[in-house]
Amino acid sequence: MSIERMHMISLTSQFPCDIKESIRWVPLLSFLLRQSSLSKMAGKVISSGFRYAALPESYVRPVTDRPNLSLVSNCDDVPVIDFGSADRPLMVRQIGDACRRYGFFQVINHGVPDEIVERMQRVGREFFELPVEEKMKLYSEDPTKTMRLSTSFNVQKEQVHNWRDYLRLHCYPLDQYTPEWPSNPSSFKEDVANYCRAVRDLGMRILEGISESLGLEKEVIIKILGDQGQHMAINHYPVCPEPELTYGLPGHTDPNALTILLQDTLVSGLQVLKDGQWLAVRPHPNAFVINIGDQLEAVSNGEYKSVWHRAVVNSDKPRMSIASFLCPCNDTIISAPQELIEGGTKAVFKKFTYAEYYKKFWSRNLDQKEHCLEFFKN
Ligand SMILES: O=C(O)CCC(=O)C(=O)O
Repeated sequence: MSIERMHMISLTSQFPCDIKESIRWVPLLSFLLRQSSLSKMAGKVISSGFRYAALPESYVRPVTDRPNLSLVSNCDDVPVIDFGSADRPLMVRQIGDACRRYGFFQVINHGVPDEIVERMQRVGREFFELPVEEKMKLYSEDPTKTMRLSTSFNVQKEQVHNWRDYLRLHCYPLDQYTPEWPSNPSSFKEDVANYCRAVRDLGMRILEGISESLGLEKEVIIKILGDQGQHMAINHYPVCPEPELTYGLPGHTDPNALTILLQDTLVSGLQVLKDGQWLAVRPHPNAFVINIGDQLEAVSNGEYKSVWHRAVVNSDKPRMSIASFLCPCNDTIISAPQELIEGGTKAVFKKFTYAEYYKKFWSRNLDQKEHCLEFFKN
């Protein structure tokens, strides 16, 4: 047999085996490719485990727009309202006072079991401790996605970034959204779903109290807001090398109706604007911070203010906060009830749908100084 023919035979007999071999490598190669692209993307988030020695340029705020941390005072008299109180008229008065004077308050004895809160905090921390490649599987910069890990606020629009990563989830109806939630950590879906149910129930009780505090029947506001959606942001603020140059989140108001914020009890960072002065809200143990959002300002005919607040970062410890947002149904017409615009009182805002408002809100940067509600004034 000629050498050439021998060679041919050996090639053809090897050929099927090479294909089989290559096929065996395909999953591994695509896994490696995916890992390498996830690793490249990992630089997009700041919870990658990398310890920054200096603040990257894209996070540095202009001198005129920095947190001026030395000028911030502690707010020691944040209203703390006992939701377990048997004296409902007193509680309702306290809610009204807090909403008028501050636009936010804290609730204790709120009925959300400690165990549910602790599990929520634990699983939130465990999520952000996952390897960055694992987290990046959920990364998106598209604000219309109903579940995503993202960073800063609206990376595609903003000029300066914020020192925050966040996992954003839609949470109501739970059956619709839990299937798309992370399954790592393994208890994530269960722990977060239990928390969402308990927090929604608290939110509804608070909305009843707010309705009564405006002199309305307790179900009026809930009826106006329709079948409310519920979203959650698990905010993670890693240790920041130069906290005085940037924000975790710059001053903003919330576009939704009511926000129920679970603060890190050990690390503070939330600040609210009162009478032109930024005040640091020291975390109160076992309390939720409640913010009036833009929709409640509109429904109250401007009587209650949607509070400007921001999150600052620090160079010692990472911080986590968990914000639950109750949002009117998309096609709900937002307007103050007739009872609040009687007797010569004018409607402060035009009627609008929540979908219109939300679209406007996301078309802007978070740190624009003009309140988004200004666009909807009469
Ligand atoms: O982290 C905080 O304390 C504030 C969070 C916040 O304002 C938000 O998620 O909208």
